[in-house]
This record gives sequence, C-alpha cells and structure tokens, in this order.
Amino acid sequence: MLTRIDHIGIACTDLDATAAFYRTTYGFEVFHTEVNEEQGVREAMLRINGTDDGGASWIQLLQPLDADSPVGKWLAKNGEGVHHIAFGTADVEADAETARQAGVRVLYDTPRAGSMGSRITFLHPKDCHGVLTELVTAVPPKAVEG
Ligand code: CMX
Ligand code: CO
Repeated sequence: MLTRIDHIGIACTDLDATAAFYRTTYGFEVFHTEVNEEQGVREAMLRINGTDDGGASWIQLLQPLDADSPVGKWLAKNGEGVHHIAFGTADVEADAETARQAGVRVLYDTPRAGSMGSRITFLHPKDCHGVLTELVTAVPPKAVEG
C-alpha cells in the first residue's frame, strides 16, 4: 500500500547552486548527499517533514553524471524542473506487482538501490499520464539518523 509522498525528484544542472537556492529561499537543509552510479546521478536529499507512518518526505535534487543518463537526457530536452514523483510503501515489490497487474510497465524486474539504502522501482511515464513515478521502500529515518 502506498502511504505517502516519499520525494519529488528535481533535475538540475548544478547541484550545489540548487541546494543553496533551497536553503536560502525556504530554509531546507541538505540532509544527505550521495552518488548513485547505476542511476547516473549525484543527488542531495532535503528533508521536508516526517509523516504518520514513520517515514519522511523529501526533495531529491538530481544532477546527471553524464549526458546519456535518464536525467541527462531529460535535462537536454526539458531544462531544469520536476523529473519524477515518488510514493512511499512498506513493500515496493507488492505495489510494483499491483501496478503491473493494472497494465503499467514497471521498469525493473526487481527493485534496485535508491537513496539512503532504500529500494526503488519506476513506472513508465507513458503509462502514468506523463509522470515518471517511482515506488520507494525507505529505511526508516530513525535508522538513517543512526
Ligand atoms: N517524465 C515524463 N516523461 C518522460 C520522462 C520523465 N522523467 N523521461 C522521459 N519521458 C518521456 C519522453 O519525453 C519521451 O516522450 P516522447 O516519446 O513523447 O518524446 C519518452 O518518455 C521516451 O523518452 P526518452 O528521452 O527516449 O528516454 P528513454 O525512453 O530512454 O527513458 C525512462 C525514459 C523513463 C525509461 C528513463 O528515464 C528511466 O529509466 N527512468 C528511470 C530511472 C531514473 O529516472 N533515474 C534517475 C532518478 C534516480 C532516483 O530517483 O533515485
Ligand atoms: Co527519486
């Protein structure tokens, strides 16, 4: 069951400058940064709020590692902006299967590694009314904070 908005993914050309904008304009601090080679991104997670199910909601800033990556291709075509939305679930495989049964293309046979130890998959934007949609099972924030 999808229980929350986990994050909104935003494509940018300069991660540090974009993070500075979010800090100066809204007061959102970078909680975590990492490079995900498989996804072709350098990313920064800005924690917005906790949620009733023990999860959290984030802004995910994404700078492509190369022009051929999904975010690199998308930026070349669209410029900076909202790249995807991500819904949180305790069981990404079950929700991916529900989407599959509904006739939506799920991009991965099994979930892959996402931010902060999460497990992720994507639904094809052409099957989702134009929205690239990610499903995420996160490590609970308390565990992340250690
Ligand atoms: N949102 C909406 N539509 C999108 C899109 C996006 N983010 N990315 C691509 N599309 C559309 C394109 O506009 C294009 O539409 P038209 O045919 O009408 O022009 C169509 O999908 C095909 O696009 P493409 O540029 O040829 O790109 P590909 O088919 O090679 O790849 C996709 C599209 C969704 C399969 C690829 O972006 C992908 O695998 N995404 C999942 C992985 C990802 O995005 N990783 C980065 C984020 C990592 C994270 O969140 O942690
Ligand atoms: Co994402």
